[in-house]
Amino acid sequence: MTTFSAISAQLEGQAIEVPSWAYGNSGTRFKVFGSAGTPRTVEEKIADAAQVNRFTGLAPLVSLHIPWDQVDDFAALRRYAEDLGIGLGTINSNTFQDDDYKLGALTHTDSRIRQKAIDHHLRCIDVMDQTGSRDLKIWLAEGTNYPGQGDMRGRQDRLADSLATIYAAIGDEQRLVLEYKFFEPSFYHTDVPDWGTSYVQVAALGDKALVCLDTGHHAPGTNIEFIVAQLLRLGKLGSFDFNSRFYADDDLIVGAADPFQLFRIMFEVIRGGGYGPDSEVAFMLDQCHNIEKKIPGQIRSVLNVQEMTARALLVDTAALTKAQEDGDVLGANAIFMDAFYTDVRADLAGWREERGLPGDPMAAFAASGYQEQIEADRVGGTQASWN
Ligand code: AFD
Ligand code: MN
Repeated sequence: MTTFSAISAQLEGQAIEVPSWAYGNSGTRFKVFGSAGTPRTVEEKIADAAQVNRFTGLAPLVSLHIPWDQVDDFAALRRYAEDLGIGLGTINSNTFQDDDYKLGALTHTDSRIRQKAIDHHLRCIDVMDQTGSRDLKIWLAEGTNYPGQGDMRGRQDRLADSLATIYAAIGDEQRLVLEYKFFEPSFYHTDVPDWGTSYVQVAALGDKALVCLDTGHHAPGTNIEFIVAQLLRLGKLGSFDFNSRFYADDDLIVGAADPFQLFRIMFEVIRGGGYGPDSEVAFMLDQCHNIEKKIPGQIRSVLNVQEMTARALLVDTAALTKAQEDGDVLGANAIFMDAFYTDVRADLAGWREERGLPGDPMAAFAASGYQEQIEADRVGGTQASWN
């Protein structure tokens, strides 16, 4: 089996984007729980996000959500983030919280509402021009709750037309990533429910349009790593939204529910050329820590990705390929599992310390006093949430 020292250089430069909304209050549709120290401003969210990168070196970008993170001067916000050692990443649009969009936005039968949703995305592109962001991420909460409610085919046609208008405004160095989700908030059909629909829609747009794969957006039992392999083979895997689930779109800490699945996903990412300095694939968290403290929840998440990446890099691919070609079923599986079963935590701790990072980022953050400080300082104001 490959040794940690043989793969440690490949861990350099791993970057996992953190979402601004993970630092605000969140919860389920039944209750949003507030917690002490929660940011009141976009700047405070960015300050918290910067802690994840400070203790792990894994999170150099924070993703914004518009209008949740709307400010008067995005160029100034970019400088604020850069002064804290991080940058502004993916810009997430939001056509799921305006009353006009109750029956659809980019798919709506009313051209006035479609135009309103398109204009929102054009404003997001303006933000990208100021923040230096590469990706415009579109997740559409569009669909229907009852058979007959909407013309599913007509909605696809209107979606294609709306996306084409948005895509035409994307800059040469920018991309559009279209995220799919199998259900919620619609329950009978969702207009972008699966990777195939996202693929068909982005393939019609052009090279700067790709698929965003949210690991929590699949029916139970879906082989997500197969989708990863397929989209990489098609050259259309734009980004990940990492999280984990037990039942639906739980948005839990990635790897917490099923570390083996995260390992298998990272193996296919590596096998398919989606990992490393030459890869254009964006790795982002999309999680909402609604009962645990937020910053350590994010630190735990990026460490889980790093750990499963290291284990996936340990797979002896030469021996695996030979076993596969020989039809050695148990031998091939054993080679695969050997890497997964390898505990790399001590090796990773040493690797971090060699680079001036704390060997145990969770313990280092807990000892830093940052959490206590923000809980003492952030009194008053309106805590950030999903708005
Ligand atoms: C919700 C959606 C989707 C999206 C995220 C940010 O389910 O995952 O990426 O909000 O807009 O979690
Ligand atoms: Mn997502």
